[in-house]
Amino acid sequence: MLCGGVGAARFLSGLVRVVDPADVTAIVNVADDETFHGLHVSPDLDTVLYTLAGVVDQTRGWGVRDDTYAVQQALSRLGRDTWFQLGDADLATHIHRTALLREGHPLSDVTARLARALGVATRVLPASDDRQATKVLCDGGWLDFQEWFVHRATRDRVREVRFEGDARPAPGVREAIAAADVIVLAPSNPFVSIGPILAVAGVREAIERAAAPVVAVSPIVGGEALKGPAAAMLESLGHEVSALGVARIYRGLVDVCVVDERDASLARAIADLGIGAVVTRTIMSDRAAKESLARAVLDAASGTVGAAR
Ligand code: FO1
Repeated sequence: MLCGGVGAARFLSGLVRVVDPADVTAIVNVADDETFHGLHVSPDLDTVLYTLAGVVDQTRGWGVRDDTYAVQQALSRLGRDTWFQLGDADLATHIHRTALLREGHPLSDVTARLARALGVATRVLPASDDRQATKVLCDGGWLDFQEWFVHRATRDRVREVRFEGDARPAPGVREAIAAADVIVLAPSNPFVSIGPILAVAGVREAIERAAAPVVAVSPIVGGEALKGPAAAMLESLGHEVSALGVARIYRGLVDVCVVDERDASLARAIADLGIGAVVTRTIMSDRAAKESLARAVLDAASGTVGAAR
């Protein structure tokens, strides 16, 4: 599964209840990674890890549940910028990650250690061990991803997205794609979550070559994003703000698009793109809804085995 942050993690938490968690490989976006207070923060990796470990703050979807902010308050008193909220337990993750990276361990190795320490059985792979950075072009110029996403609360219209760094896939990424029974594009932002993973050298090609059916779950329901700026980005980047707009972006890559019941009327237009459309409830409001979406995605995939892309 190709994963961004919160939406992907919620979907994964249902998936690992309907299949063996150890049979799942999450390939996670690292282009949101940023350095704060000298520490390497990997928000999407941590959102996936914390969610699968059952320690995530479910209300926000990121960070550690019931975390405290003593260090952040002390940093603020010292005059540091603290617009990116880092809880005390979360900071422990970033201190550990940064120390291991400085000792020469690649991010994939560090992530595997964190997963083990948190009791996560699912294989969680960063898309790349290399530094990859999403930049967004707004009217005032190019911004770093977290500057735009958190500090400026996504208020600027995005005119263009680019990924810096010639990122190569982390060990195991291409192999996992080639060996997969099903490849899932999570209900994540196609531009800034799935986009950077597909931009890692050879990843898109590996998916195109893979024998497995490729299923995308639309992050847009009834013309609105489940979470985050996906709808606004579709609009500002010139796409239709709908599950059909998402399907068009993934054309040539995916076999099936899973869309919400509210978007049933788009199924025919999606099918006209040569993409199967499966209509189901995609709002992950509770555990049962997450599990039933995961089952629908797997069923959608099994209905397409051998389908031509
Ligand atoms: N998102 C926010 O909107 N504000 C924050 O202060 C913030 C802090 C944060 C700390 C650790 C972490 O793992 C995630 C955090 N996020 C925060 C979420 C993060 O910026 C986004 O979820 C992703 O980068 C987009 O997928």
